[in-house]
Amino acid sequence: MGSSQRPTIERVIDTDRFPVATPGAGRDAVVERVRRDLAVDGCSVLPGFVRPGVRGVLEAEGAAAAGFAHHDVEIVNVYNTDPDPALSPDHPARRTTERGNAFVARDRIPADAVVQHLYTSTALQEFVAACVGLPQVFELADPLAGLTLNVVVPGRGHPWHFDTNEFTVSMVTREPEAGGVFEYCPGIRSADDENLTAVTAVLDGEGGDLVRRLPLRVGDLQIFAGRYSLHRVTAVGGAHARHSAILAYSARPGVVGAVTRTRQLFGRVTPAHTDADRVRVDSLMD
Ligand SMILES: O=C(O)CCC(=O)C(=O)O
Ligand SMILES: [Fe+2]
Repeated sequence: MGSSQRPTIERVIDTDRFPVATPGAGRDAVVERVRRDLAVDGCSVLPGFVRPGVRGVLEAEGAAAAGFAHHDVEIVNVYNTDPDPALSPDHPARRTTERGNAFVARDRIPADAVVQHLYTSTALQEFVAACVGLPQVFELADPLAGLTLNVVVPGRGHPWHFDTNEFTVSMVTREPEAGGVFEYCPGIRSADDENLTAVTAVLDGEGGDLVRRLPLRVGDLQIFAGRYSLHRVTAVGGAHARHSAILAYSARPGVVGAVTRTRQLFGRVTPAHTDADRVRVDSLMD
């Protein structure tokens, strides 16, 4: 098939190497590989997932949107909780640091941008669901948080943390000149063991053997189980920011972030947030 006749998503995804849009043995093999990676260390990277000719577009579109990032330095701990003063002073939850990354909300990313095509692609959603072992994944109903561009400017990093979500799909769209390395500690905690000793060691810079460093290139697809793996982006060096697109999916439809958290992340809320808050108080987003 000539490249101009391919369906849009196949012009974006290198389906010659990763045939995710066509059911069959090729797709099954990719799913199997990701599932094995996730089972072994909670992270899978498909290098060169986006076709070489599209990577420059990805980078340029991200750079054009980065100016819309909401910059707000937050004081956080690894759990993104309010530190409980009742905990002992050396508990990792009492250790706070600055989170200096900034987010561009989905509604500031043009609808025809490559990352929007990826996020809304049924083929990609079905592939992700198969990889993470869910019958289906859903785009968030949140007009801001479903798809974001994470901007880390020089001098800043995204400090050690656990994610609330079971899994995250992401893609670097601009590599930093220096630093800005994704580091993670596979399965450092589990659903029934916080493993505070190891978490403390990593925060103290003494957990070197627990930490993996991942070279991520523009257009690599990363599927990451960040709930059990402590992770960070090290301080960015050089002249320009590191950009990554975060594609957030949920196991159920209709997920909208809570008002307070949304305001913190994006500096604003939409009617979707205020309406949702009137009907329920919980949220899977924080
Ligand atoms: O930007 C990245 O590569 C990681 C982002 C991250 O860990 C997060 O948004 O929770
Ligand atoms: Fe994270």
